[in-house]
Amino acid sequence: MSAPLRNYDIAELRRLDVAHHLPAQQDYGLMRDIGGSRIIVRAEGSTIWDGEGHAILDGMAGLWCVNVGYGRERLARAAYDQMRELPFYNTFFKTATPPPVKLAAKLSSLLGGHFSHIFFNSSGSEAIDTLIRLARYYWQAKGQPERNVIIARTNAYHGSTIAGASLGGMGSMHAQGGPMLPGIEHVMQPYGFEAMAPGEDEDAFAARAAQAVEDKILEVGPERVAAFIGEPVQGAGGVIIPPRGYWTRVEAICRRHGVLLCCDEVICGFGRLGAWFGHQYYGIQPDLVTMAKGLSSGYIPISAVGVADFIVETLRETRDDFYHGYTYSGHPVAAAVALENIAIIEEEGLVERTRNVTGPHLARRLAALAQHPLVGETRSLGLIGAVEIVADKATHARFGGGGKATIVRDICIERGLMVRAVRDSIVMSPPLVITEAELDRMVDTIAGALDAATPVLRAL
Ligand code: PXG
Repeated sequence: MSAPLRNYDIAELRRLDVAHHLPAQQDYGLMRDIGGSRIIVRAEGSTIWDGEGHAILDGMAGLWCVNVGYGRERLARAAYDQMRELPFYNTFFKTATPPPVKLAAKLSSLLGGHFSHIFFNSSGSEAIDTLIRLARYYWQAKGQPERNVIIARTNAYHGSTIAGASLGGMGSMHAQGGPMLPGIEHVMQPYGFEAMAPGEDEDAFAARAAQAVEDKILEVGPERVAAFIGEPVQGAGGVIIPPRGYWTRVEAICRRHGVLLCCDEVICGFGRLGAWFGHQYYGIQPDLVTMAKGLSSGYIPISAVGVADFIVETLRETRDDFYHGYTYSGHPVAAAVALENIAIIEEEGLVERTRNVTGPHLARRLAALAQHPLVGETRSLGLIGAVEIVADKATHARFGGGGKATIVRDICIERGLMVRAVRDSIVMSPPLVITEAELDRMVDTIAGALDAATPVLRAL
């Protein structure tokens, strides 16, 4: 353990949690009824501990973010040193501080291609707001202000601000607190397991899903479409790994119609797919990319937008301010931690390890799990994966109308494994430092939870 253990009064914390705290994305009636949140008190490597002393293998890396694992003294030191030297200064007044300047250069070299420039924010949602404003302002600056429609996909997750929720394709989010932002359109997600037609092969499905993007561009009118955005692999939408050829087709479509191609790398970035960025894995060249989460491994909030050189050139030519930025854009402490985090990923070869060792190991173990009677499909890429739960392997029929993966997830948590339930699938995204033995335990626990849930699910 790198930090001394503290004693918490967990019962009191849970009481205060119900009395005063509104945690993210919860049913607050339920939280009151169950007596508050599970309090997580410490973590090390790929394991978290709750206040009752239960050790839980973190198959979600926090929230798809703790790529270098928990307990990294170096990251604490980087924050401490920077706070002592200069805890804050802004980037608004023709001023900057050393860490964000160095981090921008580092990210630019990792991104390669035409990404010489980086804009900083604190969260993935803020990065998405920046991306929307940049894409629209770019076209305005080019004298085409009517090019302001952005196309995204069903079940995409692009954050929780009004812009992020609007751009995302989550019906449950759109249903609350509207109206959503205008000028956003959604097309089908490339969700093969659910959407592939009988007899349709992977190539035909890739062509159909990409064609949906082109159809929408033509329907809206190419002269009105500013950008298309997608997560290289959809995360919160259920770990949707697109069929081979999808992304290169989408790239060609965007080029054909002069539409900016944007990748939301908030989950896929920093090694998750076994490449530094998801778009590099798929061999495409986006014009704008967002990143967060693995940028600091979640140790401190920071996000970034990579901006293509031709966009920066256009902004430069306007000779006007881009009236956008946050107090914490380029926060020196956050940037110092991100730099150290990237150094750890590089020194420990975590991207290569994910590509060559742990990713293939997870894929092999999940492939074996696909034999389970309740499993319709397993899929993974690098260290992100999903298990589709079905009532009938042949027809892919779901249990009791769908959305029953929470039953399996709860058994996993009871048995010491943290995973997420998305509709009818169990999804996972462990720290990139996870060992092969821990991956075995993760898959074995899911298998055991599926067995244990079988009578409950069959009774639905
Ligand atoms: N884009 C993507 C692809 C994300 O996954 C965001 C943007 C927004 O990032 P911030 O930092 O504003 O949260 C995300 C965040 C879930 C879940 O239920 C996923 C996210 C956040 C919260 C919950 O899996 N992803």
